[in-house]
Amino acid sequence: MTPGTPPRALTIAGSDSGGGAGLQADLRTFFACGVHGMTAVTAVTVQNSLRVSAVVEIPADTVAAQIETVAEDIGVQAAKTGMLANAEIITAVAKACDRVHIGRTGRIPFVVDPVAASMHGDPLLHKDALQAIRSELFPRATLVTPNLDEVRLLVGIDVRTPADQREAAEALLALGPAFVLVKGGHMGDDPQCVDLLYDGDDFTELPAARVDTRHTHGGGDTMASAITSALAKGMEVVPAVRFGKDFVTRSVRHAYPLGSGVGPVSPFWRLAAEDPEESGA
Ligand code: PXL
Repeated sequence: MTPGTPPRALTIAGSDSGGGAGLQADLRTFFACGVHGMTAVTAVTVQNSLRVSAVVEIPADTVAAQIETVAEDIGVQAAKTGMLANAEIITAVAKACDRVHIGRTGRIPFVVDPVAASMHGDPLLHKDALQAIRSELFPRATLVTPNLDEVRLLVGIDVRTPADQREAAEALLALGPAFVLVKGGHMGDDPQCVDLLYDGDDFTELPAARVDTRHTHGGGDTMASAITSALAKGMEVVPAVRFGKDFVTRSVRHAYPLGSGVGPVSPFWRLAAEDPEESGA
């Protein structure tokens, strides 16, 4: 019997040669969620568990062509962005997405993860490209998923309290996305890690117990990709974000050491042999 074709999701993102984050994390997550994963590669990073030592950016028209080529033939049920590198690529991505109906101007859900730097602080986006993220991608996004460093860069708010987190969500929503998810992962050392979802009417708090590990490489990418997978399957945004939060929390619990630096989270937690923490969860 020929199996049916699974939903298809597209990541517009950079390659991490160490396999921890970037499009490698996105593809792992798509496949772990039962979704066929496709890529529009924006940049090649030369990277291991310690640092990003070089970045080669892909020509903007090649990025756009990857998006259009897979959308026209294979079809895309949901898309996400990760590392976009520069303003020229961002403009090309926005135009290509419009042409194939990805984002709020079309019908295909579009998750914008405004990646600015690696967790070691290596830049993954030119500073002058922040404005292009704000003005060209945010108005097209179904959902944006900044962490607190990205919130500071995008709207200049230094989030330290739940009230700051709400203020930041409002400021980000004013830039045009349908939903904002302000990830609280870097907020103090609260034993709870509370993410805040906002759609202009309702705030939804998504708490999870903080996991004691330094191996969190690719966590943001994994969460945005799990949400994108759920959207590709036709889920609404709020349940898709709840699914993504639960998925990434389990992936962080199964993170593993790699090299001598920071190891990746593991979206293949379902494959872990009988884990007492998972059973009954
Ligand atoms: O996790 C953010 C991220 C996204 N994309 C690439 C990366 C990283 C972090 O290092 O290398 C290519």
